[in-house]
Amino acid sequence: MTTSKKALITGVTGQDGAYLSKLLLDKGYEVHGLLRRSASADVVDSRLKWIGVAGKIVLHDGNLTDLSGLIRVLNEVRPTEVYNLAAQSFVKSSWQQPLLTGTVTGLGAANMLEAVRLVAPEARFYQASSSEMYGLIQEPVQSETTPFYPRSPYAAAKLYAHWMTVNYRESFGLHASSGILFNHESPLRGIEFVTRKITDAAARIKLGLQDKVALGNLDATRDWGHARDYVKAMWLMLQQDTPDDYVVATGRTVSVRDFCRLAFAHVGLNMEDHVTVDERFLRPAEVDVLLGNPAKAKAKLGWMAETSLEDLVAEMVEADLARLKTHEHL
Ligand code: NDP
Ligand code: GDR
Repeated sequence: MTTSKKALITGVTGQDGAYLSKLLLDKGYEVHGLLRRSASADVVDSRLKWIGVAGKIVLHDGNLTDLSGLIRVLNEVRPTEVYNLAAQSFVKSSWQQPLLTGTVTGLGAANMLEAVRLVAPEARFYQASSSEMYGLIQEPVQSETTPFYPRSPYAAAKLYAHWMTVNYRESFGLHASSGILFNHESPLRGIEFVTRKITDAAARIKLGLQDKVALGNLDATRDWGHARDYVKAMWLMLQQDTPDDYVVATGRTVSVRDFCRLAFAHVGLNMEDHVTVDERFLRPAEVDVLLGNPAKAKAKLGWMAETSLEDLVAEMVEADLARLKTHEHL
């Protein structure tokens, strides 16, 4: 792989940013990341340390809401590829902070597209679109042609960002691709998301640190894959001659309840003894079922999910057990 490849990742401190940094470094890329200022820097780059890329990537101060800063960073880096992963990504919070979510997740992507158009129009651009855009589903299995029906301020913001990506491709000829990624998880998943909340709780209960965990809607089903597999699809999209949009999914959907069963069974426990339901974790509008058809990604990118749900759950629970035993928190 050529070393002239230079990537800029927004959202580099997030789950996907960490896995993508690792993938690109392994491929010989020079990797740059956009870092928003925080008062607690040690917490901010804990994922990068965990995955072994801290100190190997170049971090640049910036915020997706600040176009002038994005222009400055693009001028400094002159990337060949831009991965726009930054977002207010927690769906539940998007009802509490709808305008912030619109500003960061929606307009932030437009800022990034505009900065690329002005400074580095030859760079290839990836937008982190989401299966949440399908929302109230119109077809039982969702593909690139399924109509969208966003059900949260987050999903509405992502839909705006998605169409802006398509628009900049069609209007200005940018090599801009959008990955419609279904849920993907890992030991680096934020603790507020349901999978990690469950695996962390199963580990804590196993170690006698707590006895119960309260969840919301146990009947929602999701098409869950591993983040390590999904960042490969992002990269593959930018290696194509022609930019396009792709669904990235496993093709299997499982309920929150069954995810719990798997996680608790991994540590020899019954979820029925430990899981309670608390209305506080329900949402004003729910996305009941998501199930993606990754046929296009398979045919055109040669991409397929490699990790089974059972292996994903086991890896997450084991990582949480290990962290709790060493008092390491993430
Ligand atoms: P995370 O929530 O783990 O990471 C979000 C990243 O965005 C963090 O690095 C965060 O920085 C950064 N960020 C937030 N606000 C700003 C801002 N104003 N300026 C600059 N950076 C900001 O998300 P994931 O890694 O899970 O997801 C990556 C992207 O993919 C997101 O856009 C998400 O919406 C989307 N997506 C995710 C899916 C999934 O299942 N994981 C599925 C489909 C789409 P900080 O560390 O400072 O908070
Ligand atoms: P999601 O992920 O909204 O699909 O968005 P999340 O893990 O938050 O919810 C998945 C489903 O689980 C149900 N649920 C709970 N969710 C949370 N967080 N906490 C609970 O206690 C709980 N109990 C039940 C939810 O109602 C929901 O149905 C993720 C994010 O990564 C987005 O950024 C991304 O775009 C989509 O996946 C695809």
